[in-house]
Amino acid sequence: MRITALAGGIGGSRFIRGLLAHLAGAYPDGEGGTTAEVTVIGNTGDDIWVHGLRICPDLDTVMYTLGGGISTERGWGREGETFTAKSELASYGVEPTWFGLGDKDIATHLVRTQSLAAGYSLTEVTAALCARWKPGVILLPMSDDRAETHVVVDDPSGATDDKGRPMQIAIHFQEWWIRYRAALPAHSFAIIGIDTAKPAPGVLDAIENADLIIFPPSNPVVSIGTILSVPGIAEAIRGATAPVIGVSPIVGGSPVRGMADSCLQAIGVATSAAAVAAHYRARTAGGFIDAWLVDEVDAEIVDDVVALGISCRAVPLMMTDVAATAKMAAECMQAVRA
Ligand code: FO1
Repeated sequence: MRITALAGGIGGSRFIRGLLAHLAGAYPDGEGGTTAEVTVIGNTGDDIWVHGLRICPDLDTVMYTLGGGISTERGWGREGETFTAKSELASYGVEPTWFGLGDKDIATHLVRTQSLAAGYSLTEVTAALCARWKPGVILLPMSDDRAETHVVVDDPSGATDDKGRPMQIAIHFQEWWIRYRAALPAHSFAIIGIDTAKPAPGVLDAIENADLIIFPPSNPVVSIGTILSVPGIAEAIRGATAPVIGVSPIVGGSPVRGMADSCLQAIGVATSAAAVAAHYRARTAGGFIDAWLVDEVDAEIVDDVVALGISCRAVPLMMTDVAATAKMAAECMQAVRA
Protein backbone atom coordinates (compact mmCIF):
# COMPACT_ATOMS: atom_id res chain seq x y z
CA MET A 1 0.00 0.00 0.00
CA ARG A 2 1.72 3.25 -1.16
CA ILE A 3 0.25 6.47 0.15
CA THR A 4 1.44 9.91 -0.92
CA ALA A 5 0.46 13.00 1.07
CA LEU A 6 1.11 16.67 0.35
CA ALA A 7 1.89 18.48 3.58
CA GLY A 8 2.55 21.92 4.96
CA GLY A 9 3.41 22.44 8.60
CA ILE A 10 1.50 21.79 11.77
CA GLY A 11 -1.87 20.53 10.49
CA GLY A 12 -0.37 18.29 7.85
CA SER A 13 2.19 16.83 10.25
CA ARG A 14 -0.40 16.03 12.89
CA PHE A 15 -2.58 14.31 10.32
CA ILE A 16 0.30 12.16 9.02
CA ARG A 17 1.08 11.11 12.60
CA GLY A 18 -2.49 9.81 12.91
CA LEU A 19 -2.26 8.18 9.48
CA LEU A 20 0.85 6.23 10.56
CA ALA A 21 -0.92 5.13 13.75
CA HIS A 22 -3.88 3.88 11.71
CA LEU A 23 -1.62 2.10 9.20
CA ALA A 24 0.29 0.35 12.00
CA GLY A 25 -3.07 -1.24 12.88
CA ALA A 26 -4.37 -1.84 9.37
CA TYR A 27 -1.08 -2.98 7.76
CA PRO A 28 1.06 -4.14 10.71
CA ASP A 29 4.71 -5.08 10.13
CA GLY A 30 4.84 -7.16 13.30
CA GLU A 31 7.13 -4.65 15.04
CA GLY A 32 4.54 -1.99 15.80
CA GLY A 33 5.09 -0.23 12.48
CA THR A 34 3.41 -0.64 9.12
CA THR A 35 4.20 -2.36 5.83
CA ALA A 36 2.49 0.55 4.06
CA GLU A 37 4.87 3.07 2.52
CA VAL A 38 4.03 6.74 3.10
CA THR A 39 5.70 9.48 1.10
CA VAL A 40 5.22 13.07 2.26
CA ILE A 41 5.80 15.83 -0.29
CA GLY A 42 6.66 18.81 1.88
CA ASN A 43 6.08 22.49 1.13
CA THR A 44 9.29 24.51 0.83
CA GLY A 45 7.67 27.84 -0.04
CA ASP A 46 8.04 28.91 3.61
CA ASP A 47 11.82 28.43 3.48
CA ILE A 48 13.90 31.41 4.57
CA TRP A 49 17.53 32.45 5.10
CA VAL A 50 17.94 33.73 8.68
CA HIS A 51 21.37 34.85 9.98
CA GLY A 52 22.99 32.89 7.17
CA LEU A 53 21.10 29.68 8.01
CA ARG A 54 18.75 27.90 5.59
CA ILE A 55 15.51 27.19 7.40
CA CYS A 56 12.79 24.85 6.07
CA PRO A 57 9.89 25.30 8.51
CA ASP A 58 7.45 22.83 6.98
CA LEU A 59 10.00 20.07 6.33
CA ASP A 60 11.30 20.45 9.89
CA THR A 61 7.78 20.45 11.36
CA VAL A 62 6.98 17.15 9.60
CA MET A 63 10.36 15.68 10.61
CA TYR A 64 10.16 16.76 14.24
CA THR A 65 6.46 15.86 14.64
CA LEU A 66 6.88 12.34 13.22
CA GLY A 67 10.31 11.91 14.80
CA GLY A 68 9.08 12.80 18.28
CA GLY A 69 11.07 16.02 18.71
CA ILE A 70 8.32 18.59 18.16
CA SER A 71 7.29 21.16 20.73
CA THR A 72 3.72 20.10 21.49
CA GLU A 73 2.61 23.49 22.79
CA ARG A 74 4.03 25.47 19.87
CA GLY A 75 3.46 22.92 17.13
CA TRP A 76 6.79 23.96 15.59
CA GLY A 77 10.42 23.79 16.71
CA ARG A 78 11.81 21.54 19.37
CA GLU A 79 10.49 20.33 22.72
CA GLY A 80 12.42 21.84 25.65
CA GLU A 81 13.83 24.54 23.39
CA THR A 82 15.82 27.59 24.52
CA PHE A 83 16.36 30.83 22.61
CA THR A 84 19.73 32.02 23.95
CA ALA A 85 21.35 32.57 20.57
CA LYS A 86 18.24 34.48 19.48
CA SER A 87 18.46 36.89 22.42
CA GLU A 88 22.21 37.33 21.93
CA LEU A 89 21.60 38.20 18.28
CA ALA A 90 18.93 40.69 19.36
CA SER A 91 21.49 42.24 21.74
CA TYR A 92 23.67 42.90 18.71
CA GLY A 93 20.66 44.55 17.11
CA VAL A 94 20.70 42.26 14.10
CA GLU A 95 17.41 41.52 12.33
CA PRO A 96 15.21 39.58 12.13
CA THR A 97 14.52 39.72 15.83
CA TRP A 98 10.93 38.53 15.17
CA PHE A 99 11.98 35.02 14.04
CA GLY A 100 11.94 32.32 16.74
CA LEU A 101 15.35 30.77 16.22
CA GLY A 102 15.73 27.99 18.79
CA ASP A 103 19.12 26.79 20.04
CA LYS A 104 18.41 23.09 19.39
CA ASP A 105 16.83 23.99 16.05
CA ILE A 106 20.05 25.80 15.04
CA ALA A 107 21.85 22.44 14.86
CA THR A 108 19.41 21.31 12.15
CA HIS A 109 19.92 24.54 10.24
CA LEU A 110 23.73 24.32 10.54
CA VAL A 111 23.76 20.75 9.18
CA ARG A 112 21.44 21.76 6.34
CA THR A 113 23.34 24.96 5.50
CA GLN A 114 26.74 23.26 5.51
CA SER A 115 25.46 20.34 3.42
CA LEU A 116 23.84 22.62 0.84
CA ALA A 117 27.06 24.66 0.67
CA ALA A 118 28.97 21.41 0.07
CA GLY A 119 26.74 20.80 -2.97
CA TYR A 120 24.20 18.31 -1.62
CA SER A 121 20.61 18.80 -2.77
CA LEU A 122 17.80 19.66 -0.39
CA THR A 123 16.43 16.16 -1.07
CA GLU A 124 19.72 14.58 0.04
CA VAL A 125 20.00 16.87 3.05
CA THR A 126 16.44 16.10 4.12
CA ALA A 127 17.12 12.36 3.87
CA ALA A 128 20.28 12.79 5.97
CA LEU A 129 18.42 14.73 8.68
CA CYS A 130 15.66 12.10 8.64
CA ALA A 131 18.26 9.37 9.24
CA ARG A 132 18.45 10.76 12.77
CA TRP A 133 14.75 11.47 13.30
CA LYS A 134 13.32 8.35 11.60
CA PRO A 135 9.91 9.93 10.84
CA GLY A 136 8.59 6.65 9.42
CA VAL A 137 7.83 8.28 6.05
CA ILE A 138 9.86 9.22 2.99
CA LEU A 139 10.02 13.02 3.32
CA LEU A 140 10.63 14.78 0.01
CA PRO A 141 10.83 18.53 -0.55
CA MET A 142 8.41 19.58 -3.29
CA SER A 143 11.46 20.90 -5.17
CA ASP A 144 15.23 21.25 -4.73
CA ASP A 145 15.01 24.64 -6.41
CA ARG A 146 14.23 27.98 -4.79
CA ALA A 147 10.48 28.66 -4.64
CA GLU A 148 9.87 31.21 -1.90
CA THR A 149 6.45 32.56 -0.96
CA HIS A 150 6.25 36.32 -0.61
CA VAL A 151 3.15 38.29 0.27
CA VAL A 152 2.10 41.59 -1.34
CA VAL A 153 0.75 43.94 1.35
CA ASP A 154 0.24 47.66 1.90
CA ASP A 155 3.55 49.03 3.19
CA PRO A 156 3.29 48.70 7.00
CA SER A 157 5.21 51.97 7.32
CA GLY A 158 2.15 53.70 5.84
CA ALA A 159 4.09 55.06 2.84
CA THR A 160 1.85 56.32 0.03
CA ASP A 161 2.41 57.09 -3.65
CA ASP A 162 2.05 60.56 -5.24
CA LYS A 163 -1.72 60.01 -5.45
CA GLY A 164 -1.88 59.21 -1.73
CA ARG A 165 -2.50 55.51 -2.30
CA PRO A 166 -0.76 53.03 0.02
CA MET A 167 2.49 51.74 -1.44
CA GLN A 168 2.48 47.98 -1.88
CA ILE A 169 5.51 45.88 -0.94
CA ALA A 170 6.29 42.17 -0.99
CA ILE A 171 7.46 40.70 2.30
CA HIS A 172 8.65 37.15 2.99
CA PHE A 173 5.84 34.80 4.00
CA GLN A 174 7.52 34.18 7.39
CA GLU A 175 7.55 37.90 8.18
CA TRP A 176 3.88 38.15 7.26
CA TRP A 177 3.03 35.01 9.26
CA ILE A 178 5.19 35.56 12.36
CA ARG A 179 5.85 39.29 12.66
CA TYR A 180 2.43 40.46 11.44
CA ARG A 181 0.40 37.33 12.35
CA ALA A 182 -1.09 37.44 8.82
CA ALA A 183 -3.05 40.49 10.03
CA LEU A 184 -1.84 42.67 7.12
CA PRO A 185 -4.37 42.04 4.33
CA ALA A 186 -2.59 40.11 1.59
CA HIS A 187 -3.24 41.47 -1.90
CA SER A 188 -1.57 38.43 -3.47
CA PHE A 189 1.07 35.79 -3.04
CA ALA A 190 4.16 35.55 -5.23
CA ILE A 191 6.24 32.39 -5.17
CA ILE A 192 9.66 33.60 -6.25
CA GLY A 193 11.33 31.09 -8.58
CA ILE A 194 8.28 28.83 -8.99
CA ASP A 195 8.28 29.07 -12.82
CA THR A 196 11.67 27.37 -13.11
CA ALA A 197 11.31 25.08 -10.10
CA LYS A 198 11.33 21.35 -10.85
CA PRO A 199 9.71 18.61 -8.77
CA ALA A 200 12.36 17.07 -6.53
CA PRO A 201 13.56 13.57 -7.48
CA GLY A 202 10.96 10.98 -6.52
CA VAL A 203 8.07 13.44 -6.26
CA LEU A 204 6.36 12.63 -9.58
CA ASP A 205 7.03 8.91 -9.05
CA ALA A 206 5.40 9.07 -5.60
CA ILE A 207 2.30 10.61 -7.20
CA GLU A 208 2.16 8.35 -10.26
CA ASN A 209 2.70 5.11 -8.32
CA ALA A 210 0.55 5.86 -5.28
CA ASP A 211 -2.42 3.69 -4.32
CA LEU A 212 -3.88 6.67 -2.48
CA ILE A 213 -3.13 10.41 -2.52
CA ILE A 214 -4.13 12.58 0.43
CA PHE A 215 -4.43 16.36 0.86
CA PRO A 216 -4.22 16.65 4.68
CA PRO A 217 -5.77 19.64 6.51
CA SER A 218 -2.85 21.94 5.65
CA ASN A 219 -3.25 25.50 4.43
CA PRO A 220 -4.88 25.14 0.99
CA VAL A 221 -3.19 28.29 -0.34
CA VAL A 222 0.35 28.65 1.01
CA SER A 223 1.02 24.96 1.69
CA ILE A 224 -0.98 22.62 -0.59
CA GLY A 225 -1.41 25.38 -3.16
CA THR A 226 2.32 26.08 -3.25
CA ILE A 227 3.16 22.40 -3.79
CA LEU A 228 0.60 22.26 -6.63
CA SER A 229 2.28 25.33 -8.19
CA VAL A 230 5.52 23.48 -8.87
CA PRO A 231 5.37 22.85 -12.64
CA GLY A 232 4.52 19.21 -13.27
CA ILE A 233 2.95 18.40 -9.90
CA ALA A 234 -0.59 19.60 -10.63
CA GLU A 235 -0.90 17.60 -13.83
CA ALA A 236 0.59 14.55 -12.13
CA ILE A 237 -2.14 14.72 -9.49
CA ARG A 238 -4.87 15.30 -12.07
CA GLY A 239 -3.66 12.31 -14.06
CA ALA A 240 -2.91 9.99 -11.14
CA THR A 241 -4.50 6.52 -11.18
CA ALA A 242 -4.85 6.66 -7.38
CA PRO A 243 -7.93 8.22 -5.79
CA VAL A 244 -7.27 11.64 -4.26
CA ILE A 245 -8.97 12.55 -1.00
CA GLY A 246 -8.79 15.82 0.89
CA VAL A 247 -9.46 16.65 4.54
CA SER A 248 -11.03 20.05 5.16
CA PRO A 249 -8.81 22.44 7.15
CA ILE A 250 -11.87 24.62 7.74
CA VAL A 251 -14.41 23.54 10.35
CA GLY A 252 -17.57 25.52 10.99
CA GLY A 253 -16.40 28.45 8.86
CA SER A 254 -13.00 28.98 10.47
CA PRO A 255 -9.57 27.37 10.26
CA VAL A 256 -8.90 24.81 12.96
CA ARG A 257 -5.48 26.36 13.46
CA GLY A 258 -3.29 28.91 11.75
CA MET A 259 -4.53 31.72 9.57
CA ALA A 260 -5.82 29.99 6.43
CA ASP A 261 -8.74 32.44 6.40
CA SER A 262 -6.35 35.33 5.70
CA CYS A 263 -4.85 33.32 2.84
CA LEU A 264 -8.18 32.21 1.36
CA GLN A 265 -9.44 35.81 1.47
CA ALA A 266 -6.41 36.90 -0.58
CA ILE A 267 -7.37 34.54 -3.41
CA GLY A 268 -11.10 35.23 -3.19
CA VAL A 269 -12.13 31.89 -1.70
CA ALA A 270 -14.66 31.86 1.13
CA THR A 271 -13.55 30.34 4.43
CA SER A 272 -15.79 27.28 4.36
CA ALA A 273 -15.35 23.54 3.93
CA ALA A 274 -17.46 23.65 0.76
CA ALA A 275 -15.57 26.60 -0.77
CA VAL A 276 -12.20 24.90 -0.26
CA ALA A 277 -13.55 21.70 -1.89
CA ALA A 278 -14.74 23.80 -4.83
CA HIS A 279 -11.33 25.50 -4.92
CA TYR A 280 -9.58 22.12 -5.20
CA ARG A 281 -12.29 21.12 -7.71
CA ALA A 282 -13.38 17.60 -8.67
CA ARG A 283 -10.96 15.58 -10.74
CA THR A 284 -13.84 14.78 -13.10
CA ALA A 285 -14.05 18.55 -13.66
CA GLY A 286 -10.33 18.96 -14.28
CA GLY A 287 -9.46 19.53 -10.62
CA PHE A 288 -7.61 17.59 -7.95
CA ILE A 289 -9.89 15.67 -5.61
CA ASP A 290 -12.29 12.74 -5.80
CA ALA A 291 -13.42 12.80 -2.17
CA TRP A 292 -13.60 15.31 0.66
CA LEU A 293 -13.96 14.89 4.43
CA VAL A 294 -15.75 17.60 6.38
CA ASP A 295 -16.40 17.84 10.10
CA GLU A 296 -19.77 16.85 11.53
CA VAL A 297 -20.60 20.52 12.21
CA ASP A 298 -20.54 21.01 8.43
CA ALA A 299 -22.75 18.00 7.67
CA GLU A 300 -25.33 20.26 6.00
CA ILE A 301 -22.92 21.05 3.13
CA VAL A 302 -22.20 17.41 2.19
CA ASP A 303 -24.78 17.52 -0.60
CA ASP A 304 -23.32 20.78 -1.97
CA VAL A 305 -19.91 19.11 -2.23
CA VAL A 306 -21.38 15.98 -3.83
CA ALA A 307 -23.07 18.25 -6.37
CA LEU A 308 -19.57 19.40 -7.38
CA GLY A 309 -18.73 15.82 -8.39
CA ILE A 310 -16.75 15.16 -5.19
CA SER A 311 -17.88 12.39 -2.87
CA CYS A 312 -18.16 13.71 0.67
CA ARG A 313 -18.62 12.49 4.25
CA ALA A 314 -19.01 14.34 7.53
CA VAL A 315 -16.83 12.84 10.28
CA PRO A 316 -15.08 14.23 13.41
CA LEU A 317 -12.08 16.23 12.17
CA MET A 318 -10.63 17.66 15.38
CA MET A 319 -7.12 16.20 15.77
CA THR A 320 -7.35 16.25 19.57
CA ASP A 321 -4.96 13.32 19.93
CA VAL A 322 -3.31 10.60 17.84
CA ALA A 323 -6.24 8.20 18.29
CA ALA A 324 -8.76 10.78 17.01
CA THR A 325 -6.50 11.54 14.05
CA ALA A 326 -6.04 7.83 13.33
CA LYS A 327 -9.85 7.59 13.07
CA MET A 328 -9.80 10.44 10.53
CA ALA A 329 -7.20 8.53 8.52
CA ALA A 330 -9.35 5.40 8.70
CA GLU A 331 -12.27 7.48 7.36
CA CYS A 332 -10.06 8.59 4.45
CA MET A 333 -9.26 4.98 3.54
CA GLN A 334 -12.92 4.02 3.97
CA ALA A 335 -14.16 6.93 1.86
CA VAL A 336 -11.99 6.08 -1.13
CA ARG A 337 -12.92 2.39 -0.85
CA ALA A 338 -16.56 3.46 -0.98
N1 FO1 B 1 5.98 30.28 14.00
C1 FO1 B 1 5.68 31.35 14.80
O1 FO1 B 1 4.50 31.66 14.95
N2 FO1 B 1 6.65 32.07 15.42
C2 FO1 B 1 7.97 31.78 15.25
O2 FO1 B 1 8.83 32.47 15.82
C3 FO1 B 1 8.32 30.64 14.46
C4 FO1 B 1 9.65 30.25 14.29
C5 FO1 B 1 9.93 29.06 13.57
C6 FO1 B 1 11.23 28.58 13.49
C7 FO1 B 1 11.50 27.39 12.81
C8 FO1 B 1 10.46 26.69 12.23
O3 FO1 B 1 10.70 25.51 11.60
C9 FO1 B 1 9.13 27.15 12.29
C10 FO1 B 1 8.86 28.35 12.97
N3 FO1 B 1 7.56 28.83 13.08
C11 FO1 B 1 7.27 29.92 13.84
C12 FO1 B 1 6.44 28.16 12.40
C13 FO1 B 1 6.41 28.55 10.93
O4 FO1 B 1 6.48 29.93 10.74
C14 FO1 B 1 5.09 28.03 10.35
O5 FO1 B 1 4.80 26.82 10.94
C15 FO1 B 1 5.16 27.66 8.88
O6 FO1 B 1 6.02 28.39 8.16
C16 FO1 B 1 3.73 27.75 8.35
O7 FO1 B 1 3.23 26.45 8.34
